[in-house]
Amino acid sequence: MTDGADVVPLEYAPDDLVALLGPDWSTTLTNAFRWMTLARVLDGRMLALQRQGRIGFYGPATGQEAVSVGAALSVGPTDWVFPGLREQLVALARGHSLTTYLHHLFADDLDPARGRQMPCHPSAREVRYVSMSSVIGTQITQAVGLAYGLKVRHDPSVALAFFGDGATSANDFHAGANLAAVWQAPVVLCCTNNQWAISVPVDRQTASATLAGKSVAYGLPGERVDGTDVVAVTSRMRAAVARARAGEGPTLLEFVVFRMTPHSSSDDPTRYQAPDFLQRARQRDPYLRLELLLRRLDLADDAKLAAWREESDVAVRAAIEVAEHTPPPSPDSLETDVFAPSGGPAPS
Ligand SMILES: Cc1ncc(C[n+]2csc(CCOP(=O)(O)OP(=O)(O)O)c2C)c(N)n1
Ligand SMILES: [Mg+2]
Repeated sequence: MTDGADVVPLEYAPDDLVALLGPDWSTTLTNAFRWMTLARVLDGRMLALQRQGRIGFYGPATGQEAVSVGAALSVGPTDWVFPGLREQLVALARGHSLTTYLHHLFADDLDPARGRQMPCHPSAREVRYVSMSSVIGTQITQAVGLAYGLKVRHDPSVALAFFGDGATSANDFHAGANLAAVWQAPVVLCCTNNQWAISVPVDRQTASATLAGKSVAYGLPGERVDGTDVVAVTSRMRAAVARARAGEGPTLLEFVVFRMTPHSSSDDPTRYQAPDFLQRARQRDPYLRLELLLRRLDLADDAKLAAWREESDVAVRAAIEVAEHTPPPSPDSLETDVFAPSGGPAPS
């Protein structure tokens, strides 16, 4: 918890919040905070488990949680999510089981991917959270293709594609943004600019003043959003989703955030990052900014914050306990889910 000394506060009054988030704004913000608490607890525990050799790999999302939770609070149950490395909170906040996610991280017999996917690359069919490829940018063209299919079928669902600043240098970003606009596909291109592609800073990635500005060349609306402000994220995400659903085409949203952790459990940023980056990041920590807002609006106090923290600690501990005691996939499962039975039903 913060004493608030250095954190840049979110300056919203109740009237602003009604206008930006609707009449349920207090429930929305409280839910957002509880999900962000879960994400913080998860990141801390999973990085520790990886260091202890209990899970293989982890990609933390500390500093980026407002983007994921804002997205989860902006879509409906039939919408599709094509994530990058750090959007697991979107799946969890849309109803994916925490225990199933832990089964995936432990790559055990109840992992939906049965240990065949890289850890921290979950898929969650029931919430339309599509398995991610580690190959940067591929999810962008997949999301656009699926969105075009939705349009052809007159299905009112939309797709969200998440990718990083580094992914805007990949060919798939060009192909995806270009065809999204040409086809007027119902997709929101969500670029989480955490200012780093592993060790490469964003100013060595592009000469563009902003990543949102790239939308001009492709002919779609683009907007730069403070990704550490959950209110801004949610309201801009909802507007872009509504545009897509209304048949008004794609939007590129650039969410500016700070990557507050190593790139992954395999990285050491002290070798390339100046220490003042983390100092600046802490001032715009999305979790602490929301905590301050909730306190100011009398939606949270020390006791509530401690209870929410405890609720997440208990849930994460219980899920680890179950997953760690589940056996690895049996050798018999080697071909399960790999081949469609000939003449069998098509996957839904
Ligand atoms: C096509 C491709 N090139 C390089 C890599 C190695 N790689 C893995 S993550 C990463 C950086 C991605 O940065 P960004 O898109 O900004 O996402 P972030 O990790 O910051 O969320 C790179 C270069 C890869 N996985 N795929
Ligand atoms: Mg990045």
